[in-house]
Amino acid sequence: EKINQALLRDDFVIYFQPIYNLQNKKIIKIEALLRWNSSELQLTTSELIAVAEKTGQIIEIDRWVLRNVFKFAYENLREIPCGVSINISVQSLNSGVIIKFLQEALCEFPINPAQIALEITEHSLIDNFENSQKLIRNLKTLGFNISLDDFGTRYSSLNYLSKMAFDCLKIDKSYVDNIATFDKDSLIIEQIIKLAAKLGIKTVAEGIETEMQERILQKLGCDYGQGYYFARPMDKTDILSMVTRDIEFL
Ligand code: G
Ligand code: MN
Repeated sequence: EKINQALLRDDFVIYFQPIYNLQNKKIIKIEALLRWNSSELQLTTSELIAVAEKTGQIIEIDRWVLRNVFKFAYENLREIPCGVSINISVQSLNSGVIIKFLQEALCEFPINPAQIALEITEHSLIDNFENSQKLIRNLKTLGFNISLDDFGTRYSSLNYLSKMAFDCLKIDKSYVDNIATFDKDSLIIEQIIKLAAKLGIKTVAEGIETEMQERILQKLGCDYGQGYYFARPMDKTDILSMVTRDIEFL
């Protein structure tokens, strides 16, 4: 666990995965995903995050990611119509430090906050509904976009959709996996997409792996899609050339 501290220097890398508009197949934003290159320990990123959540180091990791993503956006995306989404841990949200971290990052790298989407998982909102509601309102006031991540994995309370001002809802891969079987799950997704549209919330399908899934989701009216079918997470250089190439053909 001590090694985690040392990691904060250079063993972390941020990868980016593009999110596409399903209508015109253009990149609309990119999701920042943490990776780590350590030869000493064989841990996947999700294992590392699980450890860091227990030790509380996740908060420092969040701060590091925020700062670095803002830096990246400041240096590369200011003139480019492409958003960036960032995953925020439950701990940083509930402790309220997230506001401070965002202000710090924005101060150092002044970008348009509307270009940044903060991805918040549903279960991080459960513990303290009122606090979460207030926090989301504050984040919105600062100008950030808010996405509800992993929708459908645990509680899927539709209650949140009307009570909190989300801009975007990310439909979990577990639903997308089953969409081509036309079972009950696909009926549920269809209704969620329709409901979100009526509430003015954009939908993103996560983990699209086949053309079939992509076609069905597009037909159901899902706005955006992300997944290996389009592209895997990639490093800064690759994502930048991909995004700029996409923009040239607008
Ligand atoms: O919880 P969140 O939705 O932020 O997780 C994103 C994770 O899902 C990343 O680690 C990313 O690499 C992974 N991922 C993205 N697209 C796909 C996909 O099409 N298939 C699979 N198996 N994993 C994916
Ligand atoms: Mn996410």
